[in-house]
Amino acid sequence: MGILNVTPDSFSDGGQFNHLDDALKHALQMQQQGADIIDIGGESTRPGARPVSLDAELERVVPVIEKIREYSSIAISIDTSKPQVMQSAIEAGADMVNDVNALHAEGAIDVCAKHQIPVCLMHKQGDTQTMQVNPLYDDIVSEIRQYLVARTAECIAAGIDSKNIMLDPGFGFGKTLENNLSLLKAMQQFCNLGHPILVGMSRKSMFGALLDRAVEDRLVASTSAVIIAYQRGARFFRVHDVAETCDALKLCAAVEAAPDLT
Ligand code: 7PM
Repeated sequence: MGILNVTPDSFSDGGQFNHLDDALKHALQMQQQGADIIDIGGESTRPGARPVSLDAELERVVPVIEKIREYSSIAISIDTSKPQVMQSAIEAGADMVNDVNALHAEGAIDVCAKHQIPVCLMHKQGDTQTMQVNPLYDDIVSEIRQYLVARTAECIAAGIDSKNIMLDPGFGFGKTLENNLSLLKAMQQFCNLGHPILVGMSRKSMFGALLDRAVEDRLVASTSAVIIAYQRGARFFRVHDVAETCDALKLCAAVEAAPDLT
């Protein structure tokens, strides 16, 4: 899953056309590099981000989805917590919903149930403004596991097909470095829940904290983390660096396919 940022900055320079062309180019490039899904986000869900109005978010993401749909049939994921954005994005051609708020907004489950499309339910502790201030867990793995199990049951009870649910422990969302490392180490305990696991660690501050690396120097750590998660059972990887991640995953697949010799 390649990350396509639709930031407000890209609006302020050359206007809608440049912005749309850039987004399209980036999406097609990630597809060519091996991405199976393009995740489009209007940034309202980002930790510390100021809330974006409904109209602003719609204006940012809908034209981009329509544009990509003109040129590609790649799966499109809409990264939003707003049911109205989910609805409009689906009408514009989005195929799945990635909600860091796990469909908690009023009406969000209903939109996804009505359209019977895949959803990613992510765990976070606290709200995005304050969650990194003092994250606190007794047993992070069992708490997040229990949360995801309960949320899955609620979504199924409200009409979402079990087969359409993927789960995400939510790296960096109300987690210390130590918390994130424990989650990565325990990935197998999320992968036995009967739903595909999606992880998003790409360039995150956990690597800054561990390695003292700036955001643009976290490629090796990010890709290595994907491999660790893959070997523990995760199968969807939300990343900025699609080509490098695909190389690493192809190596994993080739090793698995190699003959066993004694
Ligand atoms: C600032 C801080 C900007 C963090 C952006 C981020 C995830 C996600 C994000 C994730 C799923 C980022 C994050 N992270 N969706 N959206 N899982 N499912 O690094 O871990 O892109 S936003």
